[in-house]
Amino acid sequence: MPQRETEEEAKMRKIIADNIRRVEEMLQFLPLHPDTVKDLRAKVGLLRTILLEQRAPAFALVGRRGAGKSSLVNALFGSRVAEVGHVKSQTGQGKWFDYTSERGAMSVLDTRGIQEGSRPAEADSAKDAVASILAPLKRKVPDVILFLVKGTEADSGIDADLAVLERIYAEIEREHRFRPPLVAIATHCDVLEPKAARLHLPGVDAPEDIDEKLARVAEVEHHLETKIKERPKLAAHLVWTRGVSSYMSFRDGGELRGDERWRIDELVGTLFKHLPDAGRGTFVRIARVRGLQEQLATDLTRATAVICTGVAAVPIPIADVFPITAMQMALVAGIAWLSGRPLDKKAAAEFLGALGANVGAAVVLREGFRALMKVVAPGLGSMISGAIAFAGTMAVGAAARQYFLRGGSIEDARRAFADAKAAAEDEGKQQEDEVRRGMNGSPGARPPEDGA
Ligand SMILES: Nc1nc2c(ncn2[C@@H]2O[C@H](COP(=O)(O)OP(=O)(O)OP(=O)(O)O)[C@@H](O)[C@H]2O)c(=O)[nH]1
Ligand SMILES: [Mg+2]
Repeated sequence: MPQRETEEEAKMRKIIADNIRRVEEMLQFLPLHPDTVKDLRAKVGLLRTILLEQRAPAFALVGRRGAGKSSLVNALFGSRVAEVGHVKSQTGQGKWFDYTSERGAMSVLDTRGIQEGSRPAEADSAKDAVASILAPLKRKVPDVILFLVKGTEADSGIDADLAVLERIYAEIEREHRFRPPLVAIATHCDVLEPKAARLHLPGVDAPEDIDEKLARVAEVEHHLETKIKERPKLAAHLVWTRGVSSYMSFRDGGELRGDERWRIDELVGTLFKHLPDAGRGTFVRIARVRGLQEQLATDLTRATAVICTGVAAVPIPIADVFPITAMQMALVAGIAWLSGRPLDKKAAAEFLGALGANVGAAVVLREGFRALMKVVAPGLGSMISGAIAFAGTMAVGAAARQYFLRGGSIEDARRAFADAKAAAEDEGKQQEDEVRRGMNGSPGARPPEDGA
């Protein structure tokens, strides 16, 4: 974790870690088909990676001086975290920076301009710009490489830039045996002709002006892509070529004065797609793109629901209740975290309590398994069916998304809970049947249904 963690967060993290371990232990003993166990393990792995192995996503930004590398970092955060140079070459020797906001950190290799017009404002001891880019790449490998050119200068001198990019790829390959995906970006598209047509304000300026501008953007993109594709060593890794605008204007105190970003959401979607799971949670918190938060929250919900179905299938009565409740709690905490809140067990417990969804959640965390058993499982007949565990977990996830991601009220969350539960019932039965079919020689009868 790049950020300092509060005591609360550390506690919640430990609870999640303990429960994931508990579930993993249970998986060993489940009389399930190996394929089913494998699938459950993969889902547990997803939870572990996103909730516990969070790390700062790492991007290398490569581009000529003034291409807009630092501005792009700010555009991704939506606030001023990197110094932008308006006159002189601003970023000195290439090094990894952890740009940080309260939502998380991003590791960025903001390389100094490839072809310098003047000495950078920061001191640089490296012999040339390329050397200063290569040195920090030895220490750390980027998840994605972003190659930036000014849309207004895309046809001047780009070959020299691409030659440098090839060297960078060769170096990473040699050091790390990895070739990161390449995202090519034409910046400054807002100032292409007709200058006055504003791409970031759809439907405001004359459509024919906007069309003319978009045609120029497309031309620039085509040129950039063609140039990259001429180099097989780069072409193989190119995943996206687009024109964007990163332009934001800040007052001296950092307050946002103007926001003319265009297509940054699309860029964020592409970066998300090419990040490993461990960097994804932090990235969606930083970039705050609702669609991606929803996507990740939905993945987590489904993974948790399938795990809970498997746990409910354990033929030992009542062994399931604690992990199911705790897994649902972890899910709520995880979704709240994706929304930008700290990991907080109290908030998650209170949410579940307010939802009325889960009698035992708060008790479990306060007093543990035994106390819960008195509340939810006074007898042995309380084993939760897989179908109920599945639908209940899907419902908890839907409610948490409604409340934490979409800013709905508790009432809205309750409604989302009820709707999702009804919608997931049939699928829950299928999921349970699948798990049961996977059980070797254990009775196929479903245990009595109980509230999940
Ligand atoms: N209009 C417009 N201006 C931009 C855009 N991106 C960056 N700029 C401006 O271009 C200038 C240079 O931007 P920087 O982000 O400092 O460029 P850089 O690549 O980090 O430059 P060095 O650190 O010197 O290599 C600044 O004045 C930015 O405000 C964009 O998409 N549109
Ligand atoms: Mg810079």
